[in-house]
Amino acid sequence: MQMNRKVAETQREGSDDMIWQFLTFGSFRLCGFAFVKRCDMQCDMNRRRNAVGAIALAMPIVAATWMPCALAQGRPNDAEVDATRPRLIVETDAGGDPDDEQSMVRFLVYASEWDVEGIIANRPKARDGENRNRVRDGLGVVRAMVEAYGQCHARLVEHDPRFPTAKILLERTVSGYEESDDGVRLIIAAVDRDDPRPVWFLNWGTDNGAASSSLKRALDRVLAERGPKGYAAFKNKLRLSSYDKFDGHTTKIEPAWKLWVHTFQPEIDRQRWYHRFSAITATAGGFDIERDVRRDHGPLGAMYPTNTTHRQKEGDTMTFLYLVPTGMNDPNEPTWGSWAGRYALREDQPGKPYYWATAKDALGGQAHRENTLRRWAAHLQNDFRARMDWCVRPRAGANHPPNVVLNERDGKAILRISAKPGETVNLSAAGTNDPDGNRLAYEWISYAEAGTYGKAVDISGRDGDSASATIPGDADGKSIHFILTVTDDGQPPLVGYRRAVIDVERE
Ligand SMILES: [Ca+2]
Ligand SMILES: [Ca+2]
Repeated sequence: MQMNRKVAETQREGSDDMIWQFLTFGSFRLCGFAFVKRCDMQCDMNRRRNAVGAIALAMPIVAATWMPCALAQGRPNDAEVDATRPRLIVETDAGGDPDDEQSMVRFLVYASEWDVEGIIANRPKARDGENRNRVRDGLGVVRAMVEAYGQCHARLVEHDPRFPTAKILLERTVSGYEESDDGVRLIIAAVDRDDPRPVWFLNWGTDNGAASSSLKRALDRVLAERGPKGYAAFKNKLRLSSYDKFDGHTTKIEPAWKLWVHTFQPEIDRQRWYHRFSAITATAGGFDIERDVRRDHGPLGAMYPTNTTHRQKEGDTMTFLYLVPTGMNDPNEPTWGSWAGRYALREDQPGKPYYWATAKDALGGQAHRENTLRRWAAHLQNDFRARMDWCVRPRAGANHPPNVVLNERDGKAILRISAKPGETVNLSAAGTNDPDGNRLAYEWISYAEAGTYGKAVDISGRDGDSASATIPGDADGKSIHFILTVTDDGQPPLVGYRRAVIDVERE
């Protein structure tokens, strides 16, 4: 964590710019946000040494990194670093509905993508009958899963060195039982920490037999101890991708949450929205839970339970899929779309930045809520599949997604471009590469529902590595979104995305 907090200030250091230039020698450089971050962490440790020493230290990273690319320019700025690597806390009622354990398997193989500030287990006793885990307390259930992750860790870091050790995660895996203060203290410490990034809070359920939410209790305490001003400052550092178990803190006590994305509601076919996750994703892209997760994929995959009401229910998974930095999403923009679908403002909470799953996308001639998730379903399942391979296979034996460069910018940040009505915007994926040397296919789309222009815009060269579009004359003052999807021909096929948002100037 210490190193992560240093990222922003490290980027201002002149010495690592020298290193950066050194690493970009010739037309070759290492690219991908992952590398940028690792370099910065490494550079931070060495910034007081001379540049030569730092370069010597950086070279093994160069050798170990499989992300060579050409022609990329620029590097993410501080804001981009913050946007693409969320800090988060999960509160789970593991030990109840076994779908929390399903979600936890997937969550842990994405632990490279964010800084896990904590995992809070709030159910002291596993629910007999419904839950068949041999461990019978929520904290024990989660800890056993983190330990299984730890057994895969040596393999996982071959594929992405950002995976935290099980030791680090176990230190942050605490109980949120009613008589325990651990969850409350963990939340307060994480939010109070000096870090420019907000803390995302993900409640996976607090029902029957679980303790009251540790976040609710933390807010009660902060309000009592720090008064309304201190409470507001604290609350403003939190964001929710979450169920609501926070009582008056959500609707009554000012200020409102800065951002709340409710990935569970509203209902569809008389069931909560998240029940559609299973129907939409369970077999997407040919996914097979036995073949791809439970069998021959190590001790963590073997812990994926199947005795849920819906096959591969994973009702809580969208809370963190929403935060996976894919290159096409921004967690601050629920209406733009993500691997958890697209979200719209709640009409029943006027004036508050509260979103839920009512947004609709048109696919195959029909507009439907499910399309906001369905359009990415095969991609996200294949990605999960590859990560389960990473648990047991060496680097050369598994697939890795392409690194997509958009208009000479690598990393995953959204590209924003200003243009006038009638102007032609050129988009280029030159420099895009695959770490495994796979062949790549390109697809550019105009994501009409995500922009305020609201209509699709014609693209020329929609399956090439560059494309262009002419901004319509009636789009002034509106935004137009283009998504580039690059698919490799590995096994399973994996995608990388980028998004360009065109802010059309007023005439
Ligand atoms: Ca749950
Ligand atoms: Ca690949």
